[in-house]
Amino acid sequence: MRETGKQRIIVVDDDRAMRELLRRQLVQAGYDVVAYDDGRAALQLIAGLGSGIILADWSMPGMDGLELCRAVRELEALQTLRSVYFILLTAHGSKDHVIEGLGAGANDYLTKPYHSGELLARIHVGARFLRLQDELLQRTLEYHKANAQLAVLTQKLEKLANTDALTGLANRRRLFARLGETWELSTRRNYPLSCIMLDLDRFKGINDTHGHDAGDRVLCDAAEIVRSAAARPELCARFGGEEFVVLCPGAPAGEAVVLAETIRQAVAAHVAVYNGTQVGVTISCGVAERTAGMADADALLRQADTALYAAKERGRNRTYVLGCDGATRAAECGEPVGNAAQDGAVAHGTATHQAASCSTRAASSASTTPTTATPGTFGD
Ligand code: GH3
Ligand code: MG
Ligand code: MG
Repeated sequence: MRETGKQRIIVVDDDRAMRELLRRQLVQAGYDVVAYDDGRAALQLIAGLGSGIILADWSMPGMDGLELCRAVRELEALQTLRSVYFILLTAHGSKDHVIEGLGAGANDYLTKPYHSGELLARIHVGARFLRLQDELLQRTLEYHKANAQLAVLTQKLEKLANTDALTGLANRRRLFARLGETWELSTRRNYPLSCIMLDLDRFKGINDTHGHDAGDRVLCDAAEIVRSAAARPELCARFGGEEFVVLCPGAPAGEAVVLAETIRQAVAAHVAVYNGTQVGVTISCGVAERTAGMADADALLRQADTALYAAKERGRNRTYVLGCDGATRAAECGEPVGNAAQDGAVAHGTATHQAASCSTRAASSASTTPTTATPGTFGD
């Protein structure tokens, strides 16, 4: 179809009189006609247009109608051409010729001498065919576009459904999904699986003293430290309020304790700045490892929580681990850096306190301290 709205028809016939007759009749019927005496020139034009109706004579010097038809179909197969309606108009009237012509890819076949009314009716069929094909193509494109948009939206929605809005860490929903996966692999392959549960110390005091927004800032900074320190950030989650969980697939409790201590020390050393006020916080960590007798993944979380409770009970800002015997004990990988004065929420009012970037600090701690040796079969 041309911009004028008229359907273009390419007439190809080496007989000048026939060409002119066809041109006149088709122009009169409202079509936009281009006429050639050779198949090659017609092929060049149709390749440029991408689509249209070709009305071609069979016998021509150079590229004949049949060769032209085959060449057009080859270009269509290569998707160089969109869609061509091809009518062979020839003196070859035998059934064998009709079969050969249609076999070469012609849509229709008319014998000379032709009936002008029939020719126009058949051209009309071709124009409708192309219009419907164009509509189909348009709808297919729209469908693909909508599908792509839907895929992007679904991805966004999935991310939203799995992400904690405040900290950007995985949320509880995602945590339990990951926990189920890691638990299943760990029990099936008998790999170690440890879990760290950590909780900000006396966080309520920060909210009370500095306001909820300052509390949010502290929470986000702590989350960033957790994320940066963990070997695989997708295994960190906000469990609720001011409580986080880090899953350590492939790591025995000892390795998880090292990671917990790395995080604990980085949090203790970090100072969040809110409205010019420096606010520090400490965390307590509980570590547990899956044991053969453990009923399910929830039991692992419960044991980490028990160890966390012990860390809180014994003064906070420390890591406790639940042993195979079910007894909690202080982590053996170094003394907590905190002391009584630092225990819990600490407000730093002086500007001399250096506020290093959490991610830098945590990343450097993580790089000097081996964390989880994760077998490749775990996780994504
Ligand atoms: P502990 O050392 O025993 O954990 O003491 P805590 O004060 O940290 O614990 P508690 O459970 O008494 O208080 C937790 C506080 O965390 C209370 C709640 O308002 C606050 N909190 C929970 N979620 C958010 C949050 O998204 N933003 C802020 N700013 N505060 C929160
Ligand atoms: Mg707390
Ligand atoms: Mg809590």
